[in-house]
Amino acid sequence: MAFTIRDEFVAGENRKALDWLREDYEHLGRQLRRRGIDIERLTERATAFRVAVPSWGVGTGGTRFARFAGPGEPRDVYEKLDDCDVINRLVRVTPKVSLHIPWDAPESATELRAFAKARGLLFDSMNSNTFQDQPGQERSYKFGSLTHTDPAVRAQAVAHNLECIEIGKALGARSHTVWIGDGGNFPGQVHFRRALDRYLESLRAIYAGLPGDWRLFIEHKLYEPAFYSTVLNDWGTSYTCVRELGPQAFSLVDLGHHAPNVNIEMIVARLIQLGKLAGFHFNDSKYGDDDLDAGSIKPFQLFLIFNELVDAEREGVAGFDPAYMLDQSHNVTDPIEALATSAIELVRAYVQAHLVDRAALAEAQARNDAVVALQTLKQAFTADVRPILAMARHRAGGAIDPVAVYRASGYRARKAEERPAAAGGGAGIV
Ligand code: LRH
Ligand code: MN
Repeated sequence: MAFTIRDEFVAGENRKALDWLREDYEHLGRQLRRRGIDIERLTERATAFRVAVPSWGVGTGGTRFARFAGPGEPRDVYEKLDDCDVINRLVRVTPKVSLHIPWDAPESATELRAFAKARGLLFDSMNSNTFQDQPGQERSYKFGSLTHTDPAVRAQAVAHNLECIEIGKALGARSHTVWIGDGGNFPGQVHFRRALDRYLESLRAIYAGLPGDWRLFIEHKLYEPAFYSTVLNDWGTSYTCVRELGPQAFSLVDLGHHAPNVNIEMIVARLIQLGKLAGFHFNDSKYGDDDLDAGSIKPFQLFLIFNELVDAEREGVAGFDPAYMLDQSHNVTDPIEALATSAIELVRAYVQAHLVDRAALAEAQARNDAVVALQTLKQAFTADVRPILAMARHRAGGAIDPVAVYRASGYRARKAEERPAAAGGGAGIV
């Protein structure tokens, strides 16, 4: 039986921290009560928060230069699920896993679904892959996939996406995410208008294969792997496409897929207002699509994004049902620690956004009082809500201090024994 972190072990470790947590929780409760806020409401929100983890995030990530594999790497989708299970045992907000096909293509979907269920895990959005050529693949995606000039390559890419949906149906998933790297490296290489026409033609074929209760997410990206033009490069083009496709198509926002300094929280507000926000691939970045840990570089931006989401949630905006997923690459850290702490950063931003005094903000906005408007947001962003986050984890059976409990468990060292390293480091994102 593969080693895992048992709930009793987590409870044992929590006992060492419970007294100070209760003390801090009561103190924060008194502070919030003075502002007419019931801390228990916020703790309920923290407990109910959910974000999916990417199966491809539990292995060590890399760049085009190199990938330095860590000890005890998961070698197949089952070991990836074991690691996702551990993340959820620690933070209790990540019971869903987003798979990538063919990296995670199961021999038996029924078996994989049962394996996941036994660990309290479900499957979130499926992800297709027409940005790499697989061994034995008939036609190459070197010059594109869904937008390739050769209809046979487009048909191959459409068929792959329909196959992903079939696997997803067997696993109980309810959405499919399409990201393609199609584009050009030089001026003149790609006809901008015809490429978009081909993209829409291919998406219509995928959309036609979508079960009635599924959603199709399309993911825009400014650049990489194409370095001059990318067919689906921004949210406006994405919105135009999903509106064209129909009511089951939505625009997914990967935070790293925008030029530096783009106002992503405003893009989020737009897509909410237009009823086409699919959800997110949360991560952070300093320059390009760095896939760094959520909230690690621009925590205020993450808070401002959740401020828009909570504003819509509290207003009860029609059809507002965003899917939250992490999409990160862990090149120098333990992926389990990185995904656990990143999930916590999302809950933090979500709870802080619920601390915004929306009546005061609306009044300040109405009288164009920029100072008070910003102060109202900053008051929430600077609130130390750690006792709420830890109490929510503790009450749900998770760890008060996930990284400390994880390290005390010796999980990684045990996995290094159980999972002898596969030869060769190589390069590339996974
Ligand atoms: C593209 C992307 C996409 C995934 C891939 C692993 O940059 O964000 O969401 O398919 O990363
Ligand atoms: Mn992504």
